[in-house]
Amino acid sequence: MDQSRLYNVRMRASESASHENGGKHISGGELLSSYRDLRMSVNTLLDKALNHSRGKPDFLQIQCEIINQPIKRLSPLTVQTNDVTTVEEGQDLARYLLEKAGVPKDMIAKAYKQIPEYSVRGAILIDIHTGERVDGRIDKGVRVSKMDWQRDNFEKWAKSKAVSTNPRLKEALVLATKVCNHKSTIAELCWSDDPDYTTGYVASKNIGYQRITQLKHHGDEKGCRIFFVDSLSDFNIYISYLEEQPILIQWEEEHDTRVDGKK
Ligand code: WAQ
Ligand code: MG
Repeated sequence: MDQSRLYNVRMRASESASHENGGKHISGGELLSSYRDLRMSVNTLLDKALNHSRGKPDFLQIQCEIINQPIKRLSPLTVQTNDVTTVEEGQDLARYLLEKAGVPKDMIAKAYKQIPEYSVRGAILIDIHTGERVDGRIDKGVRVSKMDWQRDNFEKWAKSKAVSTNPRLKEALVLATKVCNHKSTIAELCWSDDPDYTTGYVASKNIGYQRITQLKHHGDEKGCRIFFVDSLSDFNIYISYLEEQPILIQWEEEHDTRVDGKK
């Protein structure tokens, strides 16, 4: 057994019925694990599914799968926290940041009109030229997978940046770093579907990971995750990058002086 090989471990949980049979999405999660840590990794995702503010699962699936492709390492996006006092202020800032990242203003407005219609367990892809949804995955959306950040390195990073070792921040920053690393991603907009978590973010290669402390009201179970994409000439390659390309986030202090994160 090669101890350096990693497994992709994925969890999804829903209420009433499985997702494909119309159940309500409760929780999902993905991480990379060595064979030795597999039991602990499965337990981490099991705990996440069983103790969720969206409810108790009636359907729960955890899957482990060896990774055969080479793993790519990426530096985390730079992180900034924007404190706002109201949801309205937070949402205005999110729209401003999306525009700064390169999404045309009218397309941001068009995307926002569609947000109330969505209820998916993955992400929605929106074309920045038409403002139309392009993923075609009606109820499912696109689920980004095969990514993680090893604990020691994450904790070292968090200490150096004086941010808390919040697992949500870790998961979201891993995902945003992977997604924004692809040249077709112009920006990401996200807030949680967990009723007690109001902080969300806008992320892109040029503005980094911009946390916004209020993007929805406490108690609201509607989440949002949109990837604004440009020129998806090869849609299948983009989707396969999101779902299949293994990524480990790796922070090196000496690479940190470059503000744009480029090496
Ligand atoms: N791939 C694609 N979409 C996903 C994934 C994934 N791996 N995981 C979650 N989503 C989608 C899905 O539609 C969820 O309903 C929605 O995103 C929200 O997911 O403090 O916790 O895991 O800096 O509830 C952001 C701020 C927190 C963290 C986001 O999202 C911080 C969060 P959640
Ligand atoms: Mg959630």
